[in-house]
Amino acid sequence: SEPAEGSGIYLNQIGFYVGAPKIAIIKGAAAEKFTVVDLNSNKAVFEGQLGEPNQSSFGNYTTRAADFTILDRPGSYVIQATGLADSYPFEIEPNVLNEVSKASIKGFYYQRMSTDLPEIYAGKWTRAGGHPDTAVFVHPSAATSERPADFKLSAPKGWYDAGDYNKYIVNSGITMGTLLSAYEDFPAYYSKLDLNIPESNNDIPNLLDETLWNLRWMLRMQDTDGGVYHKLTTAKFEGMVMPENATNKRWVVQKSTTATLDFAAVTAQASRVFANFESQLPGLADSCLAASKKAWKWAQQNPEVLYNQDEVNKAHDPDITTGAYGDKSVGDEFIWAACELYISTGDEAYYSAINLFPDENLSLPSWGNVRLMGYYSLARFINKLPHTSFSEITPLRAQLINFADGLINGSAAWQTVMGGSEKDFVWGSSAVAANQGVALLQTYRLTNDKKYLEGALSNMDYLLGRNASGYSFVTGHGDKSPIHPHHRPSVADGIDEPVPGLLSGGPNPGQQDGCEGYPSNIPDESFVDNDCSYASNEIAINWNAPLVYLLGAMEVLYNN
Ligand code: 9MR
Repeated sequence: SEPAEGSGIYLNQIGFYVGAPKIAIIKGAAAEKFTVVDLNSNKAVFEGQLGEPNQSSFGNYTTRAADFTILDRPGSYVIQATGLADSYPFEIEPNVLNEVSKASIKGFYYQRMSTDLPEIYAGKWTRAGGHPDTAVFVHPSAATSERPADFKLSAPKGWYDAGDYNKYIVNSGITMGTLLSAYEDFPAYYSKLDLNIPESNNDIPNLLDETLWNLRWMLRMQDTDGGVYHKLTTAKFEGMVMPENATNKRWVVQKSTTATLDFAAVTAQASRVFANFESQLPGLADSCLAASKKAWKWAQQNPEVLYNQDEVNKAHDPDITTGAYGDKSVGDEFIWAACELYISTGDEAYYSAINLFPDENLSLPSWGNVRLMGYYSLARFINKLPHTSFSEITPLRAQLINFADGLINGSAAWQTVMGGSEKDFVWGSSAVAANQGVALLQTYRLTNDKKYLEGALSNMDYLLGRNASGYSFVTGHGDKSPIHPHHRPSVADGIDEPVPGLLSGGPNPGQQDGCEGYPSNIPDESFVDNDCSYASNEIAINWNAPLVYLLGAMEVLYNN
């Protein structure tokens, strides 16, 4: 039965690791105690005292925590509390998040462009391919004498960005950086993972196989002068149809410094990752590094070419009205690209080309802010970098710790790092939760201090259901997860369940879609599972990527 309104038991709907914190949050408790019932024996195996009430930061209610951390016996359970419906069932077991970890990567397979998804890999979400992108038009904003407006560019593959059918270099950049970092941080885990994708049986980790699908596309987006087109897109968003029926003309648009530097960062990182697979992928690492250097050079010569869609549309036809990713500051992209090139080449020139450590507060990675991406990589390789710069890099450790400490006091009512501030609930708030988790994990790797690991786990629990909306935000995973994401294939495929393993954007009081049915505009409750809600219930690759990182990290770090 559904809990009464304003009450209920909220928890990670999948489950908990042995030896890890286990908390449910209870709203509207009528008694002081809660019990955990084993679903096999139907017996109460644990009785606990609820914690002190905590006021919600946003809504007019208090919650109490049910802490059952000491229950470590593997099994299937529910939580009961007087006057409330039982919680969703959950597991306690080692590797409890491995299936959803795999699904979060498989989500990228379902986003593949220019290919059929056969049933053996895609199950009931099998579909025909679309968007071959082998003869893409050069938009007048991008035309050069070498590639005039009637030039046809071949730039196939890549992932659909989100619920729409376009591909955007800026957003691909942070996505690829995050996935490649997951591999660099946890190579043993990813080397074993089988995703049941067409490349499953090759000698490359499946996560990297998946990133290759997008890397091949990205490499085609570099113009002959080294600059990189901002995006490959239709002029307007397509209708809510399957890929094969979305056949409007596609364009590459103006080059931008941000896209070019994001490209430089990704290809530099890819060059060192794929150098380990030279025999399987001969020449790829070299091509990536050459492309990266060329992009870097272009950006140095063109340091401030922003993508301003309004300006593009004033000057050229047709008007382009799809996602802009119109980042106005290039400083962070320069830092990220310089860091990756420095690490991959060992060449001090990249280190000293710009001020890598400006006196500005750190901020959480997002598509428009990638400075920390560079620092994560520096931290990862801190013991392998050329000696001369060591003393400058070392203070970075203190800065990262300081940044993580600033995150860790989150929401008292939900006992999560996520939700400490109203500012967490932006468009794509689920990725804020996931990226906070990544930042805490990077800090955990530097310090070995468990509070950072546990902070990351609290956000994992947030994403899987311990939150004010009551949803697990990963499609197909958890008892109450989005059924109607703003995702064209999920809407158009005629299958009840949405494509699985995709992270819904999450609560966003901005409600820019004007969609009806939002239950509230309270920041952490402003979510509606309706496909009209692109501002709260779309999916996107840059949101899935930190989810992948977080889930993989949990699997590694809680199973040792
Ligand atoms: O994730 C983007 C978010 O930060 C912006 O506020 C929003 C509006 O510009 O756009 C989001 O990105 C969308 C992109 O522009 C087009 N594809 C779907 C993306 C997710 O909604």
